[in-house]
Amino acid sequence: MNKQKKIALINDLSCVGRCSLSVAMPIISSCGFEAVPLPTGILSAHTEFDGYICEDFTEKLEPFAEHWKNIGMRFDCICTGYLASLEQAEKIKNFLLEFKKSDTILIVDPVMGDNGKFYSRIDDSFVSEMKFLCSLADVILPNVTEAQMLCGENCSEPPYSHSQISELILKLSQTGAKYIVITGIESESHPGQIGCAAYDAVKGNANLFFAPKTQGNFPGSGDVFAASFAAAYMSGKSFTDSVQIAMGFTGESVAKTELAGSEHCFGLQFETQIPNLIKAVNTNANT
Ligand code: PXL
Repeated sequence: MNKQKKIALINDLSCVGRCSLSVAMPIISSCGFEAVPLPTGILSAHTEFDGYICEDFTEKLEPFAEHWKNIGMRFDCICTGYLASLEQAEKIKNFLLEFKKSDTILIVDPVMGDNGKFYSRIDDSFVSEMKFLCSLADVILPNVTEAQMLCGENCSEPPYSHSQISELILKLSQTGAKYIVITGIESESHPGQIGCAAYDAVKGNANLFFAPKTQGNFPGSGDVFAASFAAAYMSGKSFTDSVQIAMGFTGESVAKTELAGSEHCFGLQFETQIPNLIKAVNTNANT
């Protein structure tokens, strides 16, 4: 009998706006894993809504971890996302020292910004902390803005050339992460499309995947991508297959959101696409 895998989700709970834990928990759970949230903060809505309220959980991270240690929690996978304060990085390092065993997969989404700008509450001082978390990770999933921030580059406007993307991957591979995915790439070579670059530093393989782009910004799409990637990868899919499954699921969720005419700030309408994700992570075809 296979024991159910436990996945720790270190991220914020934005009550309105479908991002972070609000998307990671249902996606991870519905794919058959036990989702264990460690909230970095609880917000009335994500930070792109004016007037949001944030209850910062910095002081709760260590007591929660201590309790989990006392009750013998172990994790097959740890996913990190948005930090509500700079001080949380140090506490997460200690959490990883305790809970990242030799067979625990660490997936780091270095959530800092998008479209060339930092998110609210995040600034330059987070970059070196995120870089450190990336150096411990098996998989990192920055968007283009975050990749440029991690590489110490000025954020530039799309479209990006092949050599710009290759250079980012090369620099990111120096963080020490085994697998790198840069999401949200608009490339000169694929007008009207959006995609990601997937680099396997173990094999030295890089792949670019593209799909038609729906116009506009979709907050929370990076979180849907990260959670569906984690679900696929922890289901035993290869790195490359997991990237393609996450792209498919995120793309379908964007299309559904657009079709429904929902306001983008409320996040992706991913819920009705979950049966497709469950099917994709459970099919046997593997490349
Ligand atoms: O989706 C990224 C994200 C996560 N968490 C919070 C955010 C955002 C983006 O705005 O505000 C709180």
